[in-house]
Amino acid sequence: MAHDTFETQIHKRCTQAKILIVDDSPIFIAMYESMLSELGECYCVGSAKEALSLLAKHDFDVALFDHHLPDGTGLRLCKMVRRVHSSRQLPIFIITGSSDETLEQKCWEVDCSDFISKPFHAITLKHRVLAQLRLKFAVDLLQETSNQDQLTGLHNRRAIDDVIQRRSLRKGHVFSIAILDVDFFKKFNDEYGHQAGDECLVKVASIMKSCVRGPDKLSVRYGGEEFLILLPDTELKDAIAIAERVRSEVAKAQIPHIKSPMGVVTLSAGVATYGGDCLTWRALLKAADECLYQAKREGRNRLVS
Ligand code: GH3
Ligand code: MG
Ligand code: MG
Ligand code: MG
Repeated sequence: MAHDTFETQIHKRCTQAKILIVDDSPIFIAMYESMLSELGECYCVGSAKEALSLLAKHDFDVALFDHHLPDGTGLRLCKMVRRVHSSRQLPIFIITGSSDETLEQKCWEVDCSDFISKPFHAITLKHRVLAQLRLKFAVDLLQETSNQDQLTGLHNRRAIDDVIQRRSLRKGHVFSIAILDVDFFKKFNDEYGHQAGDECLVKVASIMKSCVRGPDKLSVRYGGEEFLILLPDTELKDAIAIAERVRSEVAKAQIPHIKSPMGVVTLSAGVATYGGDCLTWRALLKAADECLYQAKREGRNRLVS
């Protein structure tokens, strides 16, 4: 599978950006829309209040605030957005007819991304917005790829830290994990070659993706042929059902493996849940790992919890 280069992906995103325009003048709105039409879709509103309500509903890629608004200023709006959304991720432009240096100074102080005084040329606005979009999308892409396993497209170990930080294990929390490991994979590589081995891992990962759904449930390539499924808010019995489904679907896929007693590629799985003796992340991992090794000892292609 050929992947788009970074540059191509950034370029593509720069034609599909979600742009927020906040200005009380319909004439200016129409002008900005036509200047920026090549960069994506414009959402236009005439007041700070409407802007805040749209910002709560959508993830924008860039925002343009006129300074003089009927219910406040672009400066104040920028300050509020930076506070609420806390991140530097959204590029914010403040546009004004004033050439007051003090105002410009204040706009930089509230962390606007760019400041433009009217009048300006159409290409000036377009290229300055484009520069901010390129930067934002480059950061987005780096963030996405740094949490992703390159071979399978699953999450990698780095992504686990994000989940653990967001969903720290606490008393009363329900949190389960499953570790799944391909059986006799060394023999698979020896028999069919490393490239076939890679393809096998991609298939297993795609089965896993189809079995593990939901925004917080995370499928991770944990090591070479070892996978981890993070299951927040999932009781042990539901975690077992999910991992068992992955195990049985992989067996059903009938990927030939003549050096395995099963004749096809299979997985062994260990499942553990937070609570009892497992009160830390390490203890939880260790418990699931011990279950996995029991599954291996008992003959593989099975799940132990
Ligand atoms: P068990 O049933 O006990 O799990 O045996 P196993 O052979 O699967 O386990 P072992 O840990 O002995 O070997 C794992 C093999 O997985 C060895 C390594 O070459 C292979 N492997 C690890 N990462 C990759 C990869 O990215 N691609 C391929 N093709 N092979 C990999
Ligand atoms: Mg105005
Ligand atoms: Mg293995
Ligand atoms: Mg292994």
